[in-house]
Amino acid sequence: MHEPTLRFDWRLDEIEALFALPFNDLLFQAQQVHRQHFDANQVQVSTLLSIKTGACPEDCKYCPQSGHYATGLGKEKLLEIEAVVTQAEAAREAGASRFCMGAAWRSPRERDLPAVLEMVRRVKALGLETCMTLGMLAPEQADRLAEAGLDYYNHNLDTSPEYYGEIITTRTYADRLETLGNVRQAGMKVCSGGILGMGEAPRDRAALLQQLANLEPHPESVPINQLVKVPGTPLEYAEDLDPIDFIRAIAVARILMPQSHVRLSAGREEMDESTQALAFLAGANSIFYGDKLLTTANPQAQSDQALFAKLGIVPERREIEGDDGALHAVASRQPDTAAGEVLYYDASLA
Ligand code: SAM
Ligand code: DTB
Ligand code: SF4
Repeated sequence: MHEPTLRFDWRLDEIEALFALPFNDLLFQAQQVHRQHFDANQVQVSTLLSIKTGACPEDCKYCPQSGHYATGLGKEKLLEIEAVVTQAEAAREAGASRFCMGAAWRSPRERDLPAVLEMVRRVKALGLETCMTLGMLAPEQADRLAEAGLDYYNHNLDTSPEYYGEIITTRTYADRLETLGNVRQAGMKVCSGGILGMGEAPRDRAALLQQLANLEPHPESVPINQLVKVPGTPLEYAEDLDPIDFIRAIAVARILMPQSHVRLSAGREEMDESTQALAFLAGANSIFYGDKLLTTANPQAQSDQALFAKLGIVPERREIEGDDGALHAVASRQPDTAAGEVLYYDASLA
């Protein structure tokens, strides 16, 4: 099959037309696109750690960590570097290939950056891919994170430009796009997506995906979160999103951004196995693995292992440049293979 040309000029009506397809036709198209670019039975596995929890000055209505809402979360200090390394080792042992560190900041403070940069270096030295989400970044901060070896920076657009003001008032959509530009300019990979189920209209879901798909290049990683309704947040009583609408959004994201990893992110704890299986069929090929997201629950590792086994899914291998300059598949564990080749077989997930 010939390589389809990537597009960065999607119109809203085209995206809405994809959403309006009969469900089976949409999933068939998404699965076809998926198979042109990925092994359909491999899912990338990331683990999250909150390195600084609570008392965030921003007012994101979905977020348990905003200091504007009484959610029972206290203000914690930035974790010690050693504590982060210990957690990263545990994630690696459990089979994660990427370690994502999140902080409840509007943007990183100068005095916290040296510790954060050291976390990147130390986690990377474990052979894990590194990702951080620390809020808005100035160009110079992005450059320093990139120099320290940060592979991915996560910064979500969250929703459509039109609905955004209903959800966050303390920073703008343009601020978010600017940070994404700074991350890209610094040479890091971009992880950007959004949250569904915040009371947005179907049009907003299409418009969010339009914004993401018209970033050139596309974000390498696109997390699609289902709102986790946390008591005390203004969205505590948001209406449930129909699972079929959620799956449609995954499928459309897959079609619009064929080469990106689409992550079935927050909200899996509230999803049954069939919905998750449909998400993989629709082209999702990444998850957060481990029993906690940042502050809320994620499925237990054992139930994810069971789900993967049931579906015949294996954790995605990743490739890193070896000392010889060649790309090698790599594992988070099991290095007992022939030198220079390898490697990844993760007994805990396979
Ligand atoms: N403070 C940084 C920021 O906002 O960029 C980084 C941490 S923040 C918690 C990272 C992302 O988590 C948010 O952009 C949002 O998309 C997601 N998130 C937060 N609370 C959520 C919830 N209750 N349900 C689903 N996703 C959520
Ligand atoms: C993303 O899109 N989802 C993750 C990650 N990026 C940082 C965060 C989900 C947070 C869910 C609520 C919580 O656990 O606090
Ligand atoms: Fe703060 Fe990020 Fe939560 Fe918004 S999403 S309140 S910026 S931690």
